[in-house]
Amino acid sequence: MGRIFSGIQPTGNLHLGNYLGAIRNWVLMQKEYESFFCIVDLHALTILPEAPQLQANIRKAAATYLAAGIDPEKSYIFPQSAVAAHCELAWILSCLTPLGWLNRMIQFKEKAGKEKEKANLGLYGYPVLQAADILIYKGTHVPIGEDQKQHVELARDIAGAFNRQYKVDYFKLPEPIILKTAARVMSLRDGSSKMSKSDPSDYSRIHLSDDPDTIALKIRKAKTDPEPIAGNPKAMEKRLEALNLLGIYAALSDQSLEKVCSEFEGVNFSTFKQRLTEKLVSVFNPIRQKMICYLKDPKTIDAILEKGSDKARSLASCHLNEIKDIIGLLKT
Ligand code: AQP
Repeated sequence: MGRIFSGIQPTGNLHLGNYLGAIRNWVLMQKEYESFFCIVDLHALTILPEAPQLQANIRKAAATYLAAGIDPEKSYIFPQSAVAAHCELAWILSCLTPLGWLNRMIQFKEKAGKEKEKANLGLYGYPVLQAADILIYKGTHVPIGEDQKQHVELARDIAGAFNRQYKVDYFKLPEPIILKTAARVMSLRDGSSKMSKSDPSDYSRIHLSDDPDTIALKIRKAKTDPEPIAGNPKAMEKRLEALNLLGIYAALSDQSLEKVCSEFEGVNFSTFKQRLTEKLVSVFNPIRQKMICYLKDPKTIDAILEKGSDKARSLASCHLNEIKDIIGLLKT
């Protein structure tokens, strides 16, 4: 059985992009892999969140994982900060990572923007911590969206650098799994930027916690154009926002974009938006109801996180001791 590690930052309410790009696939994969689904709260510190907000977001992320179908009897759900070995390995790996490798990371360039000199070291070193997240469990596979491919490639490079430096074959290189079903969801306000927790506009995204009226309002306000839907995606390639809505519908109904375009050919967006709203509500409302139940019962959430943390800690500390032995540190 392979072992997967994946995670989401508790930097805000989880959204449709996190669901279609990550969580929905985890639910399927947990049947085939030993699964570590982390709430990567240490990564979230790079945006310097307020303490009470971060704490609430960690529990909300856990409630979302559970409500969306991650089974705590099959998978381990835990906050990254509960396993100190992530940071210890990150330091060891950072000593093996040339700055040139980090300078190539697109996500740092995008997130730091023009204020590169003001960006914090945590944001710059983020991919090394991400490599440690995977390697501390000797993860064999990493389910990711297209945007994370470069980071998993870096994790493989770092694992290779470790093996070469210490003349061992300790780390197997983790394989990225880029699922065809992992849809990239774009902002509802701007079809050229991805749907993101950090977008200042709430109307740019659908949260998994949105009630049916809020979903309907956000979809009504979503940017489109006055043209009817064309019969194939090629004919719509310049209509980014329109294509994004069709892509969301296709992903939620497990159909190809081609099929959705031909089904709705000639239909205008006011009609299509109603159908999309119905689809979103039918998928998200049951998840939202379960989230509400979990959030009313934080003790249950904490117990599930504790159980996941115990398992993660014991595997991670066993691996960390092996790593310490290899590199010449004393085992603890
Ligand atoms: N728009 C998206 N479409 C498809 N997949 C997405 N993911 C995120 N946004 C989309 C996938 O969700 C996983 C975890 O994401 P994350 O929250 O850890 O980091 P992120 O990609 O930076 O997500 P956000 O929402 O944009 O967060 P902020 O705004 O805090 O930076 C990943 O597998 C990602 O592919």
